[in-house]
Amino acid sequence: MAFSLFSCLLFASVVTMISSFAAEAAIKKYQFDVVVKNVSRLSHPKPIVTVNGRFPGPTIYAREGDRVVVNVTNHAQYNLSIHWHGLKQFRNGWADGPAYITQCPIQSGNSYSYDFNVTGQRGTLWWHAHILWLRATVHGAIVIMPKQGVPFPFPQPHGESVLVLGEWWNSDVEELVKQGNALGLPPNMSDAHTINGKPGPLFPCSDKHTFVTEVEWGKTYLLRIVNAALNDELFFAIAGHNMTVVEIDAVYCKPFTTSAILITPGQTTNVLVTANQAPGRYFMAARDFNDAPIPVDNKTATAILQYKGVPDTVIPVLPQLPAQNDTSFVDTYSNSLRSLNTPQFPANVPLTIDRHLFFTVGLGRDPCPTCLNSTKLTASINNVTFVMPKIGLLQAHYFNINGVFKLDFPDKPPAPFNYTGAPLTANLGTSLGTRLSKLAFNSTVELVLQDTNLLTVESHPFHLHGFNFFVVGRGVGNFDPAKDLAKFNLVDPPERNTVGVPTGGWTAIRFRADNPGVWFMHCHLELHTMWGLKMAFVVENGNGPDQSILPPPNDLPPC
Ligand SMILES: *[C@@H]1O[C@H](CO)[C@@H](O)[C@H](O)[C@H]1NC(C)=O
Ligand SMILES: *[C@@H]1O[C@H](CO)[C@@H](O)[C@H](O)[C@H]1NC(C)=O
Ligand SMILES: *[C@@H]1O[C@H](CO)[C@@H](O)[C@H](O)[C@H]1NC(C)=O
Ligand SMILES: *[C@@H]1O[C@H](CO)[C@@H](O)[C@H](O)[C@H]1NC(C)=O
Ligand SMILES: *[C@@H]1O[C@H](CO)[C@@H](O)[C@H](O)[C@H]1NC(C)=O
Ligand SMILES: *[C@@H]1O[C@H](CO)[C@@H](O)[C@H](O)[C@H]1NC(C)=O
Ligand SMILES: *[C@@H]1O[C@H](CO)[C@@H](O)[C@H](O)[C@H]1NC(C)=O
Ligand SMILES: *[C@@H]1O[C@H](CO)[C@@H](O)[C@H](O)[C@H]1NC(C)=O
Ligand SMILES: *[C@@H]1O[C@H](CO)[C@@H](O)[C@H](O)[C@H]1NC(C)=O
Ligand SMILES: *[C@@H]1O[C@H](CO)[C@@H](O)[C@H](O)[C@H]1NC(C)=O
Ligand SMILES: *[C@@H]1O[C@H](CO)[C@@H](O)[C@H](O)[C@H]1NC(C)=O
Ligand SMILES: *[C@@H]1O[C@H](CO)[C@@H](O)[C@H](O)[C@H]1NC(C)=O
Ligand SMILES: [Cu+2]
Repeated sequence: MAFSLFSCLLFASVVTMISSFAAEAAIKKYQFDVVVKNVSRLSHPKPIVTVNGRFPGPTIYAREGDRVVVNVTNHAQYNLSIHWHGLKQFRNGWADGPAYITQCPIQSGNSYSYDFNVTGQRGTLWWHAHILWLRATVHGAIVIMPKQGVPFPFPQPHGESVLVLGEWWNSDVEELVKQGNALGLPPNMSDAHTINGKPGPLFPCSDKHTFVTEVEWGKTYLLRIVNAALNDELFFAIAGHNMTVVEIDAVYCKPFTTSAILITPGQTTNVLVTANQAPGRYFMAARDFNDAPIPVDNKTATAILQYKGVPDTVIPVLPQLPAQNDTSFVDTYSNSLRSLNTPQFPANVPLTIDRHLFFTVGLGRDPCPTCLNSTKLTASINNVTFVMPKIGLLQAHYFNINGVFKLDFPDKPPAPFNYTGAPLTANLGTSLGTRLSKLAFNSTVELVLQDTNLLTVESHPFHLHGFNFFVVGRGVGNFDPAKDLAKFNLVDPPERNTVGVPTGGWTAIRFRADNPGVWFMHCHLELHTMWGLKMAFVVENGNGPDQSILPPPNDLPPC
């Protein structure tokens, strides 16, 4: 009892916006101490894994062109690694971070310095643990300012604020996962959604656990929104205020105004908001989008946009979020996203394609004698459920270590079927393997990601490491080249690193494989990643040292 009383008395955080960014040196150094800390949210204090004792963790500030060195020291009981989500890591997979893909995890008591350049990117990205479900609490934002003297391609905002959307569990997340896996079922849903680590007053005992950001009437602000939730695509809106979307996944886009945004796990979105309404307190709210025939998480996280001078006693109003299954909102929103595509920020969409890939992505069921009903839920790409290796794939590739993976990932499903037709529950079962797909250096790739209804249709937010890609098309049902190719946007499609494959539909992406290395691609719903909805590309070296993987750093963690 004493604990919950204590948690209710914790102070509210009122954050003033950062309105200037000092000129700094070209090397940005950070120390990340991974430590376990007791944090209270909905109830009693609970030990969670954090960086520097903070939840969410510290924001990394850099400028385009900077070198960033983050020394991660692991004081926690879990081995872990950290991924710099969306940073392209040219020739530098050693700093990418996914455990057993580009490195072995940093063992308890050890350190590893992630050393990378921020080249040709500016905007908001984020970092997170990339092993088990630890990213639930080990994550934070990355803010990349344009080069000194280079303005934004939109009016300079008066100030800015980072909003990290997340999920909170009252129980230990790793225990939950073990429990779920033993049964072959999904672990329990989260107990709260959060904005900057705080659930907001719609949750019990959380009125003080509310993030508040202050604005001045008549001024325009940049909100840098990150979806760090594990398993939920989210709608986000601000009561009484429209937002102008100006950037997604650290790429500028053609500005457009909307009453709500959709943001999937892994994605980032920058919006401009003008404080031009009656001075007051307005809720900012985030809630799950899910149009699949599965249980929907309907919890709403809130934070407060507060006009300067308005007392804390004013009761805020809630925004009108789209209905949780509002597919047509999502279609309209997705179709509004366009690359800025100016001479300064061109959209270099590959127009001729060297390699056509067609990947079915979805859920299934595999035998599991010890599980409930003797089956467990699983997931696969082209019917391959990815099996994690015991050492890093990048090392295995770089040092030619045999027997770790095969390079025979299929370019298309083993047998075509009616992908989004009636569920084929009689025909479940997947093939298991650590199978990778080889791409020639600098080849152009078109990849169609096709959702399946083997078990159930569902939206899968796919993330590709090492590259941005262009989202040239999306649609419902089965991809049909005869009618869908002609509708591709090859002029100004959105460029990003994570894209939602529509429920019972498909998404087509294009990219140029000009970054040699081993690059993970996976659904960013941690539940599905865990079940095997993942694979990796091996991009070969080009001719010459400037087109080859860099040598590994000396402190690369051993297995
Ligand atoms: C967290 O709090 C518990 C009591 O709830 C206590 O036993 C434990 O030592 C604390 N752990 C840390 C890391 O402070
Ligand atoms: C990283 O931090 C640890 C712990 O503070 C320290 O021992 C180590 O020397 C640091 N490594 C580098 C490269 O700075
Ligand atoms: C951490 O990694 C080491 C080396 O692989 C292993 O012996 C140890 O069991 C791991 N710790 C945990 C908690 O998994
Ligand atoms: C970062 O850029 C510097 C300067 O161009 C270069 O010396 C260094 O090798 C680069 N590091 C990586 C990891 O690419
Ligand atoms: C998950 O939820 C079930 C049902 O509410 C509960 O019995 C179980 O203890 C929960 N698991 C954990 C690890 O909290
Ligand atoms: C938001 O945009 C809609 C559609 O453009 C418009 O009808 C509405 O008045 C705007 N609301 C505010 C508060 O600006
Ligand atoms: C949210 O879901 C719970 C449990 O399924 C249900 O009781 C509640 O009415 C739902 N709330 C809303 C607003 O739909
Ligand atoms: C969306 O959900 C509402 C309320 O749960 C339901 O009445 C409606 O039929 C659903 N719409 C679709 C298209 O599934
Ligand atoms: C177990 O089997 C029963 C009866 O066929 C079915 O209703 C239930 O959904 C199954 N549960 C799981 C987790 O597969
Ligand atoms: C695929 O399944 C859907 C829904 O069951 C059906 O409408 C469609 O005709 C099927 N397509 C083919 C080619 O069989
Ligand atoms: C997937 O592979 C398994 C095992 O080889 C096989 O039984 C199943 O029919 C395949 N399913 C599909 C949809 O190709
Ligand atoms: C990759 O191919 C493009 C188009 O042919 C070419 O312009 C570019 O120079 C190539 N890049 C490298 C590093 O070879
Ligand atoms: Cu998924």
